[in-house]
Amino acid sequence: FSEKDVTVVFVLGGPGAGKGTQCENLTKDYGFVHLSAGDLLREEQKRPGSKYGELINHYIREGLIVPMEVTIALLQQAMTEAIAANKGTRFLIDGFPRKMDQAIKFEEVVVPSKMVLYFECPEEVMLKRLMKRGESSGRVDDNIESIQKRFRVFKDTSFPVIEAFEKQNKVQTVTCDQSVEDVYKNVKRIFDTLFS
Ligand code: UP5
Ligand code: MG
Repeated sequence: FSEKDVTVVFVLGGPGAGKGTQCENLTKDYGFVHLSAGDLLREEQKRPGSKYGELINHYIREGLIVPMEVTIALLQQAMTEAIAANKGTRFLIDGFPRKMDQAIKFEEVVVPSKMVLYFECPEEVMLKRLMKRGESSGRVDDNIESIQKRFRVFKDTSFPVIEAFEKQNKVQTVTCDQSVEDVYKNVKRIFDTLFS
C-alpha cells in the first residue's frame, strides 16, 4: 500500500489498557477500520483447516508473541479485504506491533504508520479489568497465570517499540486509568486535530 492512499495508526498499550474499547468508539466517529491483531489471530485459530490453530493457541495462552509472518499476513489480508469492500482506507491496527522487528517489517512491506496511539495504564488497573473480563470472556489468556506472562512480555518486549516510535515523535499518549468516557474525550482531542 502507499502512504498516500492508506493511513495506519498503531494502537498500543498493555493487556487490558482499553485498546479494543476505545477503537470501537473511534470507528464510529472517524470512519476508521478497526483491526485487532489479537482478534484476527483468535479467528484464525478457530478457522477449520488452519495450519496455525495449535500454534496460535499455545502462544496466546503463554502470553507469547506469535511469529510475525502469521500476524502480518492476517493484517495485510484484512486490509486488502476492507479496501476491496469499500469499508475505508484508514486503519486502527490494535495490539500490533509488539516487537521491534515486527514494526520494521510491517512498515517495510505493508505501509509506514502515521501515528502511534499509546494507552498508558498502571498494571494493577489492567489486572483488575482483565480478571473481571475473564469471568465471561472465554479468552484462554484471561487468567492470572497468563496475565502475569502478558505483563512481562509487554514490559520487556513491547514497551521498547513504543519508546522507539517516541524517538520518531510519532506517539500520542493517553492515560487510561479513568472511565471509558473520560479516556475517550482525550482520544478525541487527538483525533480531532489530526483526522477530522
Ligand atoms: N475497560 C476498558 N476500558 C475501561 C475503562 N476506561 N474503565 C473501566 N473498564 C475498562 O478492555 C479490557 C477490559 O477492560 C474490558 O472488559 C473493558 O470493558 C474494560 P479492552 O478494551 O478489551 O482492552 P485491550 O487493551 O484491548 O485488552 P486486550 O486484553 O485485548 O489486550 P492484549 O494486548 O492483551 O490482547 P490482544 O488481543 O491484543 O493479544 C492477545 C494475545 O495475542 C497476545 O498476548 C499475544 O499472545 C497474541 N498477539 C500476538 O502474538 N501478536 C499480535 O500482534 C497481537 C496479539
Ligand atoms: Mg483487545
